[in-house]
Amino acid sequence: MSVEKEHFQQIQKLVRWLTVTVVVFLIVTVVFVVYQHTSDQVIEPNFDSKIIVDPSKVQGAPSSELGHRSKFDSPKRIATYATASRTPLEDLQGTITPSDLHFERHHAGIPEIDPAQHELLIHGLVEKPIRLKLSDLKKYPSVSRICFIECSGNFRYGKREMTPGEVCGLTSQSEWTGVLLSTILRDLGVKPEAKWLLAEGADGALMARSVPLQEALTEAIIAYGQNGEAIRPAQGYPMRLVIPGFEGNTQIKWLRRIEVTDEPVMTREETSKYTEKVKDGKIRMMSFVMDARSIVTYPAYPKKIEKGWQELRGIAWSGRGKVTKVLVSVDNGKTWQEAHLQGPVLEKAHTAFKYMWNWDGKPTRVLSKAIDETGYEQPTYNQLVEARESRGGYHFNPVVGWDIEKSGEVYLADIKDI
Ligand SMILES: Nc1nc2c(c(=O)[nH]1)N[C@H]1C(S)=C(S)[C@@H](COP(=O)(O)O)O[C@H]1N2
Ligand SMILES: [Mo]
Repeated sequence: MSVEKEHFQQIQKLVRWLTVTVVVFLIVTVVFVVYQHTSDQVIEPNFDSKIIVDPSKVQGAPSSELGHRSKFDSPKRIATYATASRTPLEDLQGTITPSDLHFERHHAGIPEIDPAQHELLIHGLVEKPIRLKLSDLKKYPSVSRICFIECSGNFRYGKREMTPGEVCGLTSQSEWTGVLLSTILRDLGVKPEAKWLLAEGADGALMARSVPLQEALTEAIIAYGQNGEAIRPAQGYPMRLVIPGFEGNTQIKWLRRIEVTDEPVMTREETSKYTEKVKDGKIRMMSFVMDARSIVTYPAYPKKIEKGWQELRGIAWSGRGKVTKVLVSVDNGKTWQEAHLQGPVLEKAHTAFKYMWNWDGKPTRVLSKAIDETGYEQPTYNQLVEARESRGGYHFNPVVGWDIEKSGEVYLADIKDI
């Protein structure tokens, strides 16, 4: 064999080897890459944390005509009856109730009213009776006012497993927009003998209530707006009466008639209904104003807390004016401390209160008590029972509280031993 031939064969061998090596390398690489892409192995950085989905790296949802809540947040009304639902007070932030969580109370369901077909008649002891459509109402100078509406039957108790909303969720707060009744009545001219008015709804219940004119002329609003939009159907679309501080049933929804009168009409809703027992077998009627009240909404059932600092939170309100003080006890009523009121404190409005508390892990009872600008102090259940000779009913606003167990579980305290 010549030297050249030998040399040539060696080169051939080398080339074969090189080819085989390259092919094997390529196959291994391809298999590795395919494996990397097809296996569900988690690719992690070198430290022991998960890869967090980073929303700043992805295009989000497009804009839309109507907003909605995060799918991770879904507060709901407590709707146990067909004729009432309660606001989940424990799920709210601040003091305004989102309109779709405003409590509902209707005696014959929610009517569907086309504003083009709806009229409000104002007549009786006025110089110029009038029929107003929604569009006519909107021509008057408007006002907006933040206040609560509370049903006078706003108290439930009887078991430990009850949430704040279940105990007293028949109260909600909105910014109401509309026309002061006084503005319209000034325009129509009220006759000197006028002392009362009757408000009537357009629903199947024909809910009607008498209200003293003097009170109605100070603050009552014929409202068409709620929290920046039209009143919701459940709240009285297209118009309702709002009388800040008065019991809910005077605040006639789907308002269709106001009659100015010289005396109360004595409707069913103010004689056989919506009256309450007081001492000596007497019955109290026309108890319009909602008394001061408060409730701790955190910690509350069904939450569980841990030892250490807690921001105790709640709301307090009074139909007589501003809440001036909320007293909080974290030792079963032995001592009381003043909670911080979140300003601005508005008249006849839910007011948020807070109190920083370092829970030592021992079982205890948490209570709150509201005091308003007239000096009225929220009573205990036992005081109410004694004054009313009844264990519940309308205008029942006792101090309520929560028992914190060693485990951190929270339960509604037995009302009878507060
Ligand atoms: N027309 C009419 N108005 C009504 C009622 C009703 O059944 N019909 N219920 C009253 C009662 S008892 C209450 S507590 C409040 C409740 O108001 P809301 O449903 O907007 O919370 O509306 C009042 N106005
Ligand atoms: Mo009510």
